[in-house]
Amino acid sequence: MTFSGLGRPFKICHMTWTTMRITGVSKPRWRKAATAPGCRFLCVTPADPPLTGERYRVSRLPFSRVTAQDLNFFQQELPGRVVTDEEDLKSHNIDWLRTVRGNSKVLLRPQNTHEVSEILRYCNERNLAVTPQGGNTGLVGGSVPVFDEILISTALMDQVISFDDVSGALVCQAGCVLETLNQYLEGQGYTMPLDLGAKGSCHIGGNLATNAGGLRLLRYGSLRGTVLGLEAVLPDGSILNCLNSLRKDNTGYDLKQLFIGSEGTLGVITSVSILCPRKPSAVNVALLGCESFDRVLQVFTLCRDHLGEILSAFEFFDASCMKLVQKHLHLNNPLPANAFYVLIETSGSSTQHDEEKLNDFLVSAMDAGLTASGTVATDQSKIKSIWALRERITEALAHDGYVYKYDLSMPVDKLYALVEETRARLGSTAKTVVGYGHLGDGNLHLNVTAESHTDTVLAALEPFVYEWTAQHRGSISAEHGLGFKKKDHIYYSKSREAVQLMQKIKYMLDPKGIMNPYKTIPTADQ
Ligand code: FAD
Ligand code: 2HG
Ligand code: ZN
Repeated sequence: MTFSGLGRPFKICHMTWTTMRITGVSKPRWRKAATAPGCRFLCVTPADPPLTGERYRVSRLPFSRVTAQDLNFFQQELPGRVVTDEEDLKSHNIDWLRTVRGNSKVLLRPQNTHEVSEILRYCNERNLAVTPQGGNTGLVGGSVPVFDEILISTALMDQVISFDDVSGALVCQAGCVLETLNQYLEGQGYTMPLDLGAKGSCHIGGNLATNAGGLRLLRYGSLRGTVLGLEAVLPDGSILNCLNSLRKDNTGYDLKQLFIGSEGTLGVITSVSILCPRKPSAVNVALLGCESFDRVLQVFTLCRDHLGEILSAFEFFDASCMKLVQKHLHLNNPLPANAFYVLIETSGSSTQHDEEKLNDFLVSAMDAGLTASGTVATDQSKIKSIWALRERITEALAHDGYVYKYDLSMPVDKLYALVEETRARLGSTAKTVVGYGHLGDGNLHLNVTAESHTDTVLAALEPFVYEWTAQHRGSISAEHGLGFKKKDHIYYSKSREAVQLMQKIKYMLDPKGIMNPYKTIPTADQ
């Protein structure tokens, strides 16, 4: 039949392909909650989660409590930018997933590095614990306080400092929203080297603090490679300026790497320097249906052979994910029902060249019987609506119930076996068990939904999922970090010696432990 998804019609033998229907789905943006003014995020459940300290039976460490005198100091330093109203604080005390809840009484909104430095110097002297917060889209409970830690928001630190349109080096404050940065760069023919479903809310500082992976990692690599420099304020208020824009700099230890992925436990990242690639002029997206995970793997191998340097994303999701985005977000599946879906993106500089390569790949995939149906998009709105099917799975899951979330990396051929075993193990205890993720990076997102949080479901999942992952030499956190929820499981992926060294580094930089306590690494005496 004739296939018209690409610019020039071409012949595809044997297979029935459906053409894309445009649904005009926009990128996810978190709705304001009707009941919580100031909340920027999706709030689907009216009931607040229990306090973290109670649900997880954690004891508060002996930090000082905020006094009227402390508030006076903060008001003097940040006039009009000290939030103490309980209703305004609510959305900052609860995580995006609505699974953890702290009880902070104050949120500070500094505008520059000097102010962050003054806040931390004071808090350190007073032994007041703090939690840095960017867009509060983190998925491991790292971005909200566990008890009454002071919140330091980067929301007002949202200025671009410089952009070099020859080298592509962008220098900006930590509170710039990822999507806003991308729009800024696109106007100059560049793009951000990372992209994720939370782009409309997450901050670049939060992205560095979590070493976020996302949808472009296959192409542009980890943030650890694209970040050129950063500035951070240490717990004692001193400012560490590593804000280079150099591609090459082998002078001593690479200190910025300590802060990338440190989840707010070593200091507050205040500015970032990042190397941005040119915006690709030709982008194509294909959505293919596959009847088994084995076929998905074969498509991946074939895809790398055919598309090589222009391949920019290879994502997969199962039929249960598709059902969730259809049910909860009313997205349209342009294909007949399949067991698995593969989203392939190519990005390059020549439309004709890229389309030819994609055509060749698709014909080979179909000739080999690897895919039963598919659709291709080259124009922006179709590309967006195909991407929405993959990007908005997290949002659809949040509508389905309480979400148990696992973010694992392991050899790709093992990825889906864990989903199947988990499904069989949980039976009807779970509402839905889904598997999806960045297959090109060996990263599985295993998610389980249930009516509510119960110890029974949790006991069926943990330590089973972590043991399974460790047995296959995987990582129990591929890209979301450890935060509050996963920190005690670090030993499944790191040796005792490695954790001890982390604890020493933490103690050296933050002897009082005021920076984001109860998060990321177990405390030294555990
Ligand atoms: P927050 O959630 O506010 O904070 C995250 C952690 O970083 C916390 O520990 C916080 O204390 C610390 N922190 C924040 N800012 C600073 C700072 N300036 N200095 C020091 N510490 C700081 N993650 C991925 O890796 N890949 C994905 O594809 C992906 N997709 C997502 C899709 C959705 C729909 C959602 C809701 C989340 C997704 N995430 C993903 C998780 C999350 O968006 C990322 O971890 C993101 O990088 C967090 O940024 P943020 O600004 O929201 O940080
Ligand atoms: C994604 O890849 C994010 O969409 C979120 O990392 C994954 O919700 C998840 O489990
Ligand atoms: Zn992911």
